[in-house]
Amino acid sequence: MKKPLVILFAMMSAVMLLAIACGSDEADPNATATPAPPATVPAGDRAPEPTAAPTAVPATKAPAPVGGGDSATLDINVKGDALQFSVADMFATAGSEVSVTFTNSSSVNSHNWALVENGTKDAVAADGTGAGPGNNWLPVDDSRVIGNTMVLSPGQSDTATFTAPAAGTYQFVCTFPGHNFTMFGGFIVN
Ligand SMILES: [Cu+2]
Repeated sequence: MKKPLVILFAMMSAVMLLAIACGSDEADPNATATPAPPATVPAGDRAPEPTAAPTAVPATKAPAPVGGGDSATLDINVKGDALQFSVADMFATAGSEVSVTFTNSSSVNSHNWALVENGTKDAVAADGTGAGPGNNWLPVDDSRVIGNTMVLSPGQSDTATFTAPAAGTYQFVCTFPGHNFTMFGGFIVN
C-alpha cells in the first residue's frame, strides 16, 4: 500500500508541476509573442523604402538653389488727373530684382516715379527741381535715389529696374516740381 501511494503522490506532483509549467508558459507567450511580430515585420518592410528615399531627396533639392535670385514686377498708375499715385504702398523683398512699370494715364500732367531713402522725398524733389527737366527732375548721381523712371508725358509709361535695398521703409515720389507734396507713397522692403 505504501508504494502505490508514493507513485500517486509522484503522479499528482508531476501533474501539478505540469499545470504550473503550462500555466506559466501560456501566460508568457501571450505577453511576449504578440507584440514581437508586429514590431519586427513592419521594420523589415519599411527598411527598403528609407534607402530609396534619400537618393531621391537630394535630386529634388538640387534644382531649388538654382533659381535663388527673386524677381518681382510691380505696376503703378496715377489717379486720373489728380496729383496722386494709384497705390499708397508698394512691397518688395530685399535683394530681389524689381521692375516697376509706371503708367501715366493722366490726360494733362507729366510725372515720374522715383524710389528714395525714407524721409528724403521733399529734399530730393527740391534738388531735382534744380537739376531740371533734362535730368528727369532728379539730382544726378544722388545716393538717396535708388531707382527711377523718366519723366512721362500723358499716356506714356516707363519701367524702373533696380535691386531692392535692405529691409526697411523707403518712399516713392513724383519729383515733378510741386507734385512731391501729394504724390508719394511708402515702399516697404521685407
Ligand atoms: Cu507728378
